[in-house]
Amino acid sequence: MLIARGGLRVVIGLGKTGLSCVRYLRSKGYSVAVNDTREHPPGLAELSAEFPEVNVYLGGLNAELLLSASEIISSPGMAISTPEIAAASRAGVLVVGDVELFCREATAPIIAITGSNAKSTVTTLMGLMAERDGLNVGVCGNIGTPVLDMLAEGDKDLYVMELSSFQLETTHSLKAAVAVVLNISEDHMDRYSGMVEYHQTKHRIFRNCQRYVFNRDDKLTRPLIADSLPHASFGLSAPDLNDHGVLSVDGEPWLARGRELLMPVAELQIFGQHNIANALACLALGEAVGMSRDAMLATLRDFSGLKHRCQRVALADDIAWYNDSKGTNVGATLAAIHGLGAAIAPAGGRVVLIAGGVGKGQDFTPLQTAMASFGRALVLIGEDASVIDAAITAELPRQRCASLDEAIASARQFAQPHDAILLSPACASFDMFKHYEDRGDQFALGVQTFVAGSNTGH
Ligand code: UMA
Ligand code: ADP
Repeated sequence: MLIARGGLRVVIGLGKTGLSCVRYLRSKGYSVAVNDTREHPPGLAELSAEFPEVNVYLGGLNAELLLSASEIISSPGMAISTPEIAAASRAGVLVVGDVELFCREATAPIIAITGSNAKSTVTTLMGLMAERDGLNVGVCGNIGTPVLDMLAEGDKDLYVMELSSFQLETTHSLKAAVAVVLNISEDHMDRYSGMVEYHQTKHRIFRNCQRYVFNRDDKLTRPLIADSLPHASFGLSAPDLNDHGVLSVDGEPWLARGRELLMPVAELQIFGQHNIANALACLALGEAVGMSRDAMLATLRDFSGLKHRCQRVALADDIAWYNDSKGTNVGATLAAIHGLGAAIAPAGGRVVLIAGGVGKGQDFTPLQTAMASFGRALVLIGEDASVIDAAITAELPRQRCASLDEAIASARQFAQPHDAILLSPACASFDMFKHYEDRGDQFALGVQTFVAGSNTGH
């Protein structure tokens, strides 16, 4: 029988993370209660079946319950600045997250990865590299598998952990073997007071790390910690001796470490300058934990990218259609426009951009220059269509559409041979879709139906 110990643990949120926390805490014998602001949180049926003894409080945060806790474990979707949580914290209740519980117990080295963009791409690549190198690796965190569910799988040689700023807010005991902030651009401005708070939250990843990697093309990624701590950089310029970068050999770019040539960029299947940076980040992280160079390079040669990230979903009438539904902020959409735009420009192609959704308080004006350089036309959808419309002042044909299908038809009308039609919304999806995967899947399906209809003359 499990013995309750150490007072009540209150888990806030009954999604994936909340459920994993209850499972973990009950397995350790703690008494647990759950609080969710929703009336019907997704994990309710599972919780009731697995843990009928756990009390659940729904439909709002229960200030009294939170104050009675010896520790609150808050899910990433709930900001710790929420008044009831902040009040409990002020009253001395420790507020942590699932990653904190994980870090108190896990013993294998951790590669800790954050950034505004590229987290999932780099995390996936690191996991594949580790597997190829023969390691028993646990890939977890914001990428999908809650860290405590991974811990329950048993011993690992290495963890590759994707961490969001939300998760870092409630993490205190991380001691990464190597930590990286891949890049920083505006995101989640509806949760933070501004870029300073967002930046500080991201940089929590470096606390007590044994080594760090930074992006020398993005000053905001460099931690304010002692230079004596082992570190290395990645970037698109020629690298210093212990760093990774790009060297040109007879006009052909190569991935390189110092003066050592590693692999021609042309052997990567993922395209765009941002993906070269991602590959270099992986090489630097892998080196920091002693991974074999051969395993890393072989993985880079094989990897064709993740779904919903600049993924080509159709080619018809010399026009390519790309699903970049995971482009949920301006930084990601800029990378996609530049990557695609530069690839099709030599043949005279330009980008027809489909963007819009929930803007999260972002400044969209950086899209202006990219669209002036590479854009053919702009098609706008969703709640913040008018905000983006106003921010992009370039003389471009444009259309606002009420549905994704309408946007697909409109984009095709603007496109010319050699162009790319790119869904890269720079926004969250929940005004029109369940999540970004749903938006991307609906786009891919809509495009296929549209293209098939055009081919049969309908
Ligand atoms: N919510 C409430 N009331 C509550 C608790 C949550 O309304 O009491 C809402 C949140 O505002 C959010 C939703 O419920 O809209 C889900 O929140 P959650 O904390 O329960 O999320 P989980 O299902 O546990 O999933 C979380 C991450 N989600 C978030 O951070 C919002 C998942 O990242 C992650 O894969 C999972 O833990 C495992 O670690 C998703 C994500 O969107 C992919 N992350 C953000 C991003 O990448 O930009 C940070
Ligand atoms: P994250 O997990 O941080 O959201 P993903 O790897 O899922 O990152 O990619 C999210 C979006 O960011 C995609 O639209 C992708 O094309 C874009 N992206 C990938 N790498 C970079 C990068 N280095 N800089 C900017 N955008 C990027």
